[in-house]
Amino acid sequence: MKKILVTGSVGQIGSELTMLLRELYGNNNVVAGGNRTKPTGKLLDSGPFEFVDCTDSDRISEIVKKYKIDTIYHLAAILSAVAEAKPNLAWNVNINGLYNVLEVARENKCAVFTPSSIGAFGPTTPADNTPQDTIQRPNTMYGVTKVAGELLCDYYYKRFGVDTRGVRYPGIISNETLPGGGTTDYAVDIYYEAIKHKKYTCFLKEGTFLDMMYMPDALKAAVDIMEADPSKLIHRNAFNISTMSFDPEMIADSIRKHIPEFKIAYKIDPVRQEIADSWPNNMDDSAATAEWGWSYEYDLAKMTEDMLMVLTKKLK
Ligand code: AKB
Repeated sequence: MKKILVTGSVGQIGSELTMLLRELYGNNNVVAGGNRTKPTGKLLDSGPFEFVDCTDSDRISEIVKKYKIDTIYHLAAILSAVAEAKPNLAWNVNINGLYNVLEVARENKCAVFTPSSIGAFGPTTPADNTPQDTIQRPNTMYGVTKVAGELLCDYYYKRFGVDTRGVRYPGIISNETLPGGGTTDYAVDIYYEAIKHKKYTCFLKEGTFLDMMYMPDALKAAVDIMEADPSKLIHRNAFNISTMSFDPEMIADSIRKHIPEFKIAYKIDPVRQEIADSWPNNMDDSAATAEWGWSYEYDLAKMTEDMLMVLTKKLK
């Protein structure tokens, strides 16, 4: 049985991935690692929790040794909008943090999953059907750290044999833990506001198409790629994965099928708009399908139905 450490376990993806990994591999085999915030509820009660700051390599090493960890899901990261506001912090967490994790993994023979992002692409990347291998010249600090992270993970695999694997996540939509500081966060907020106030003011403009994904598919990707047969992997890190692409009008329309009076208005945030404009509209994920059988379940209509059902119960 795997022995897993999840960094960033209190975040949007980490809080749900940790629970899924505990279901699959056993509660006591999955250590939830968090930096400052101690989790509450089932995340805390269902298995071990340890404070792990990824910028502190000694601490990562201590926890890996203490629990005999063989697999690290490294999710601790600064997202795109915060990275533009605090580039220094983004570099430290996204680059130095990843470097520390890779070094500890090398010393302790751990496999590493690290997500990259659509943010690893930039304005000169083909925006439609973005190929797996293409131009990557992002113009954001987030993008710089994501491209460097992809390369660093590939390097650790080739040079030291560390079993590094990863995917390029699109915007992730979920209903457990709110995302913090991303450009795609509007696609989460819109559901909360639709239920609470039947209206939403969007910070990206109409016609801004981005790849998005519902959390269950994002979690399945993280598990499936780490379980994939390594002999079939031509790529290792940063597989494009894609399930749906929409603009704010399309998600508003899908909400109106359930809440007909729902209204969307626009107040553009120039920083996040510029970031979104530099990202692909939709990625080609055929390499992920061919090399490790990537498949998904949720399209926009199915996700909206589920989001509204879950949040209506949660918010009442
Ligand atoms: C963000 O918006 O920063 C993230 C991402 C797409 O990587 N959700």
